[in-house]
Amino acid sequence: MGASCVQSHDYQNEKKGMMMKQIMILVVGLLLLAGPVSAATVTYSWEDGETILGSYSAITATNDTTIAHSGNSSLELVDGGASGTPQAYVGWVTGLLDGDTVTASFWVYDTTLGTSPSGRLWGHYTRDVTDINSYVGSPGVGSDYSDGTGWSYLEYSWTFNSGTDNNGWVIEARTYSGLNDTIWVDDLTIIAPDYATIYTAGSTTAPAPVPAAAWLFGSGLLGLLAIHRRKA
Ligand SMILES: [Ca+2]
Ligand SMILES: [Ca+2]
Repeated sequence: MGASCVQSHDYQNEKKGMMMKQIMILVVGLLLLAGPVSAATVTYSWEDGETILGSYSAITATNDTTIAHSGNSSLELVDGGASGTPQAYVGWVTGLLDGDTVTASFWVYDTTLGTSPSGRLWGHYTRDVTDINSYVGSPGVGSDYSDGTGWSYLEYSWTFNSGTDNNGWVIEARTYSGLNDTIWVDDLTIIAPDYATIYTAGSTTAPAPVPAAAWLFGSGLLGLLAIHRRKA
């Protein structure tokens, strides 16, 4: 440092201190912006003619235009009468972290008070993020049966547990419980953290880019701070 600098040393230090404080406030602000989990909501109502992402056991899925909760179309599911619980994969969420909440809901058309036929909202884990059929277990919890009064609303929230090999969450529409038992499903809603990827038959959401950009910006500022410190 030259002699001319020494004269204004206190002033420069004060200036540097102020700048550092401002940068720190910016960095902390950006990290807070990136930190909290904000949710993404996806809705799907089968208006595009699509059906399901996959299925288990004997079940037939058709895009139907005779009964609809909204618009002109719904998903018709017919039980094939096989053992096991026939189920249609209506949603899939990947990119989840331990403790994340996934909430799903849909409407089911069912006019029998008994369980046959009835619909139910359920779910299970997948191992492979590129294969919806890579079943790896289920916590065994979901909604009640549809109540048999026509259209009824089913909703359930699950907490994601990565376990040993859980990398995705499938949302199931289940049919109960005999050959040709038929239900209709419409107006699916899936809520998950916005960094997750949400699939329905008609669409795929990309994870929200905002938090990632904020992290990059934050780390860039931290880099600037480091250079500033080295210079000081
Ligand atoms: Ca519809
Ligand atoms: Ca019923």
